[in-house]
Amino acid sequence: MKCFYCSEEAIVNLRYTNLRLYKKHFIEYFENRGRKTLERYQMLSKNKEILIAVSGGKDSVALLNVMSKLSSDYDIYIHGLTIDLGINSYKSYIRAAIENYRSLGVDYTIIDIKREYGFTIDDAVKVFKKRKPCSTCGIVKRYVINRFAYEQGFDSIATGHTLDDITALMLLHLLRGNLNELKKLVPVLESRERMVSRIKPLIETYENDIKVYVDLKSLIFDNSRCPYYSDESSLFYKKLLDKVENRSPSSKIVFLRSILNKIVPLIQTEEISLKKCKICGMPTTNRYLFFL
Ligand code: Q46
Repeated sequence: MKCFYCSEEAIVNLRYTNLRLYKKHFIEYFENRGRKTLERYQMLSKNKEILIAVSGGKDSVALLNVMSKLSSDYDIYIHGLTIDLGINSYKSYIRAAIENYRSLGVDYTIIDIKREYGFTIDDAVKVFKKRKPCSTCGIVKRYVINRFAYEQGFDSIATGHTLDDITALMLLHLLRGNLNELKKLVPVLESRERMVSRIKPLIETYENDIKVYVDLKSLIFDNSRCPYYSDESSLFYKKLLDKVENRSPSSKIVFLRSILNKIVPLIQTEEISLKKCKICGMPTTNRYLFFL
């Protein structure tokens, strides 16, 4: 099995695009896919200072590496943000993030929520027992990232959502008729009020390709599991779509683009109204941002 571009043996067979590639050409292809996604969805048209949310896992580490590679080509400034969530026995992701920032020479900030906000996720989970820990944690992370980006004047926040993440969520929300949630799965969420724009540069990138990329580049990432992790329902849909993809390669891309091009425009008419949190003034759909 020869590489499509050279005479070396291919190390991957990308069935969705019918390409067999040698190591060097796969890395180029992977980074180029990020570039094409930025261009296809015009992610950089208004965004020159980008905050990259880095959890230290493989997806965000791959995102950081791709964005770092592209930052000089597009003349953008990137800055990493990692949150110390204060989860006991779960800290290694912070070290992994810092190692990547340092090796790439990317500026970064670590926000310790205990120091900044006076509580940890461990504390919050005990108080809000009826909520799933990940739901509480998700609200905290979105708040902290948005607030930092807003106060520091970043144009947008880049997250490491992959094709597999987004298509699984699309299927879930489609089946449940959650149209407001479906609308949020677009590649670029424009900024409004105090909500900073969000971009998803890996929205057309397969998780399997990310695994190969981080492996070939010997990137350091955190593989440990948060003690609160529980299989989300989206995981079921991910596995379901894996089967579809296996049987019919490129189905995930086709599904993503069908939803974005044909369904989202039909439901895009109504804006979700945002209010100001009565305590902190940041945007929320409720009266208070946290937990109510
Ligand atoms: S850190 Fe937070 Fe994750 Fe732990 S509590 Fe859930 S969301 S699993 S990526």
